[in-house]
Amino acid sequence: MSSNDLNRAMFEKALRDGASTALSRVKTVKPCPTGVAGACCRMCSMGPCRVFEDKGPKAGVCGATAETIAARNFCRMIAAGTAAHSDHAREVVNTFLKACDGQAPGFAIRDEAKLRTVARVFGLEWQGKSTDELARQVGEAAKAEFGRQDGDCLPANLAPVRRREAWRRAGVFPRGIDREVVETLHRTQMGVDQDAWSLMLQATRCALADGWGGSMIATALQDILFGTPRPLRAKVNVGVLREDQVNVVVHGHEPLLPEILVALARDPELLDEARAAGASGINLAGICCSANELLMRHGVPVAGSFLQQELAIATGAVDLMAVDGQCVMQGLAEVARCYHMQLVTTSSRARLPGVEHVEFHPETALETGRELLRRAIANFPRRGKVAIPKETMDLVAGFGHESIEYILGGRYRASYRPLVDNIVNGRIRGIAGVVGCSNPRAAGGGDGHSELVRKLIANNVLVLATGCAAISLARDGLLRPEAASEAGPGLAEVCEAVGIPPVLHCGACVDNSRLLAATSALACEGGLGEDIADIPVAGCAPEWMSEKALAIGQYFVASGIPVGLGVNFPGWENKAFRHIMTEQLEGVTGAGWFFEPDPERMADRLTAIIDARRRALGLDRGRERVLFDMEMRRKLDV
Ligand code: BF8
Ligand code: SF4
Repeated sequence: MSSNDLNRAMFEKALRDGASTALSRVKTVKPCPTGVAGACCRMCSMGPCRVFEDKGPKAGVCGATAETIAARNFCRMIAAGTAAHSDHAREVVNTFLKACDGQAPGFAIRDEAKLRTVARVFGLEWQGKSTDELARQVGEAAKAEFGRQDGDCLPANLAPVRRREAWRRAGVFPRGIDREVVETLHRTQMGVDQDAWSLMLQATRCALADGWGGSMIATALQDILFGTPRPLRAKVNVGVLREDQVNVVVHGHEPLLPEILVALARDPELLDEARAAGASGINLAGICCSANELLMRHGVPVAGSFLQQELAIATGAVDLMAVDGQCVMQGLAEVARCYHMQLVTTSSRARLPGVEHVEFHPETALETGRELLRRAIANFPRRGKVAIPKETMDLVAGFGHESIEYILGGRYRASYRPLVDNIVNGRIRGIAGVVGCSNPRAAGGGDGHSELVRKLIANNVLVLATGCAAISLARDGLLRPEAASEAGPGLAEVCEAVGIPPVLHCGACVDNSRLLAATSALACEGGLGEDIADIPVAGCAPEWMSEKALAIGQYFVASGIPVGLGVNFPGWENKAFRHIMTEQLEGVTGAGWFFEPDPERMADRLTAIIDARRRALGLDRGRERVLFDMEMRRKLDV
């Protein structure tokens, strides 16, 4: 059964059981055309004002133009996305520091090599220091990035020299993470910064503080605490739920409590309790980015993406779903009431009306984890009728800057050189990042990623995927090495030689920082120009729904990677705003935004960008790397 058919079947079952889901509500809630146009300003109570470029009043009561209003709205969405990723990072830093001080039982420094790498980013010497001492210094340095009042965001120095120079020239080098969010909110208030371009430069600086700051810190410290991902096999789709086991599903974004659950799901005492309740074991699975985090590091099965959160419950097989924050639908509460299951919120920042709250704190995470698993075990005998679709799919995940370098180069010569060589010789045409959400309003109805990606890999474009896009692609089998058979001959040859799929799962949405690290390393390797803006790379969020996706897109654009949005592009109809988001941004960052709701045409646009960059590098005709002999060298010297 195709993913869309499966979603529909589950959605119909939920309806029969008396629960509405996003797939039913999307039919009754019409999108607001003024909102889609980015034309509504509600920044003050002289409004809200609706201002379009070509119809009705030319300005709001205060005189704000359609262009300013569109820019202001877009900037606020970027600030919100940045806040989400970075507040997640702050929670990780807090837990990290408590782990260093022995105040967070269950958490420990697990990846010392990554700890030393990250120490260097913060300019810390590691020789002669104990692991705990170094970790504490790294944690303190990371914490300081949020409230930094002076100077640059330090992790942004990981970007290639040329990129940093471009940021300096444009005045967008990021500073303190919280400062950038605050300043964006300040500037977008009524009566402050009313120049759309000036606003967009601030939003760029804010997004850079997300990608190279908050998100980079979240990924790095999570890797130190839980391990840097390595390729591993796992399973995806709602069929990973088990009728005979206690099913515990984690959903949300912060992997802190979920990591504790991974350990406790193997605890002999709890397993005995599960068996005493009639279950054969405890099955932990994930939804959304919590799933991606556990998948990347432990191969924990993925029950579904954003769009399947309610549908997973509709199987009747989920004993407990623990949600923290971000992308958690309020509708879950209604679906949960229709089934015999426990829905629990765990983050101090996020509650759902009518839903029980069991709060995560690093100090008591083990007790909280045990409590959640015991609630799930107690639920098992109370389950009603269970209907789990059989569908599951194999996948390989666990890719990132370190593992790509290692796989391509080997332990003693880890290097991006083979990837550069294969891009130069044309076997790999370029790289596309396919990221973001699954959205029932998207052209593919929430599952259009595969159509787009099949075309990309057939065009020999290597795909790096994150977030719900990666889950959606995994469900369709594109994250298996066997998917190389659908790739063009060049890409297929590389995939088969190295043993990788043509689509590499690089993690959760905060892990788009891994894409920044990988493209930065690729630029620094030499041979493809000197900057990320030179590399044949492009990105897209074809089914974006969250403000976080706009922050990600903006930091990719600011880092020199053109980005396409599907679904809709708030403000795109406004010519002046569109000019800013395309040509004007490209003028300072080397990359702009584009809008393309059709998946196939999105693949064509990405390929065209990649080809244009190949031409600029003189790579438009594939060439083998020539190894020079003495004779040829002598000729060169003359
Ligand atoms: O941060 S891809 S629906 S889960 S926002 Fe949300 Fe979108 Fe999924 Fe992860 Ni990202
Ligand atoms: Fe209207 Fe200006 Fe107030 Fe916005 S800030 S609501 S455009 S008066």
